[in-house]
Amino acid sequence: MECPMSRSDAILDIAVVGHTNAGKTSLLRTLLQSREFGEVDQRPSTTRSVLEQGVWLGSTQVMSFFDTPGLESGSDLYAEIETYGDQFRHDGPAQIRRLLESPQAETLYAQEAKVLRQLLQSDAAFYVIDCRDPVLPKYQDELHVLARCGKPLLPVLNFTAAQNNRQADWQAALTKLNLHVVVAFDTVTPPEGGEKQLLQSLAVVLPAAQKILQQLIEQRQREREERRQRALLAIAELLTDVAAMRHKVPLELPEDAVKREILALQERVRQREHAAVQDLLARFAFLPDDAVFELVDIGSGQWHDDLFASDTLKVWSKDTGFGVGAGAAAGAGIDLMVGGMSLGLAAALGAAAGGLYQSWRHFGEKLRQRIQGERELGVDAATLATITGRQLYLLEQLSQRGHAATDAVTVAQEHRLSRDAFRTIEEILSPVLQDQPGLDKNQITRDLASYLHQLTVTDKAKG
Ligand SMILES: Nc1nc2c(ncn2[C@@H]2O[C@H](COP(=O)(O)OP(=O)(O)OP(=O)(O)O)[C@@H](O)[C@H]2O)c(=O)[nH]1
Ligand SMILES: [Mg+2]
Repeated sequence: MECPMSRSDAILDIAVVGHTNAGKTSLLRTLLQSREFGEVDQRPSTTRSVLEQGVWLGSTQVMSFFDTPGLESGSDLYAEIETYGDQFRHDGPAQIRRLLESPQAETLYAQEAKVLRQLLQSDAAFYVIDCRDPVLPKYQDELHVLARCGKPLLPVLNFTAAQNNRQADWQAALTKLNLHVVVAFDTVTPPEGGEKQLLQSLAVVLPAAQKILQQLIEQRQREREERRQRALLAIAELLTDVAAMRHKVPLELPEDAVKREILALQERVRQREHAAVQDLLARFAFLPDDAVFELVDIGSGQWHDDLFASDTLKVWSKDTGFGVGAGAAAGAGIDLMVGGMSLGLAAALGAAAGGLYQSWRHFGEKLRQRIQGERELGVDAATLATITGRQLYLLEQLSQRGHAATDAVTVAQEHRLSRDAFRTIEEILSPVLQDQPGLDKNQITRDLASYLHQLTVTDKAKG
């Protein structure tokens, strides 16, 4: 087996070049799926030196990306290189080498020299463009200088998600430079299949690398599918765990004590959901603070993102038809269950008129014997629907998100669960909800994951 750290000529060296602030480091963060690669900042000249990062096919390194400093003096550089024209009339790379040997390469053009040196050593380059900018002469000069390195250049139009971008102007300008293969790739919100298109376009300008690039595309696709399946399984595990969260409450326990048990159960659910969010972020290589829940107006000028804050459950579960009433009391989202039957929160708090015994009588003597004086607190349908909606929404957002994004994903108050979808989820979870003896929790989790897969694939097709 090849040593993972060994470097061979078979490794493709791809430089990422362009004007300062065009999003070169951002492009690499997204391609490498690394939130922490290099330094990204809105100020110019953030990247000061060349930074390499390898790409692997299994245990073999097949590619290296080189992030480079931004070009700033394109027009001066162009004018300087033009003076070498007589000496090296039809030899662009010789002109560039001449510049690199000159004293200015250490002074006036120190940043640019790092880029040109790297490009001369590379097999090809992505030329990143902030296509919100007009096609200014300084950019055209910059491109003419880069083209003289004699390496294939693939222009990458960044900031394509911005309104009023100048994609068409850039396409036209690039054509004049004989750059006909161009890719639109917004690094923060990359288009679906964007990475594949980028690598395929690289294969067009660099045919020798076609096989490796195709293998890389396939590996990335496999990784994406596996990650999605595992993430859905983790969500299903979360739901199964939450459905199984029970707390037995002796019949004689006073109301205050029951309230405390409810708060404790809510806290366990909250922590489990938080752990699941962290797990999902980590699976997609995002950072712990990269997701926040949208704040919900809980009245009196207060906003909250808490799962059990009044209105959170209502907003999130409204389409399932299991929402709770507005302004629900502390304890919302929790239910009292006896023998798998729900008595509701009011019963859990013992606040129902006539007390709990009324409810017991309602269920009859047989049931009363079965539960032998015990009641159980568990999560209610609204809680399960809310958690499911929030997780699926986050999964969808993270799957589409570029690692160049610097702000957090807001898990917005929308979800895709219809009443029917939630019914199916509840049905799959029913042995857990009813605490059936001998249930196979792992099988239920797998069944649920497979249903969630079906559900999200259908949703995607609809959307
Ligand atoms: N909204 C949005 N912001 C972006 C995008 N690409 C880059 N940015 C932002 O633009 C700024 C510059 O991005 P960088 O990746 O640091 O740009 P660079 O080309 O590496 O810059 P230098 O290293 O200074 O040459 C940062 O604030 C990024 O967050 C994009 O596609 N969309
Ligand atoms: Mg940079």
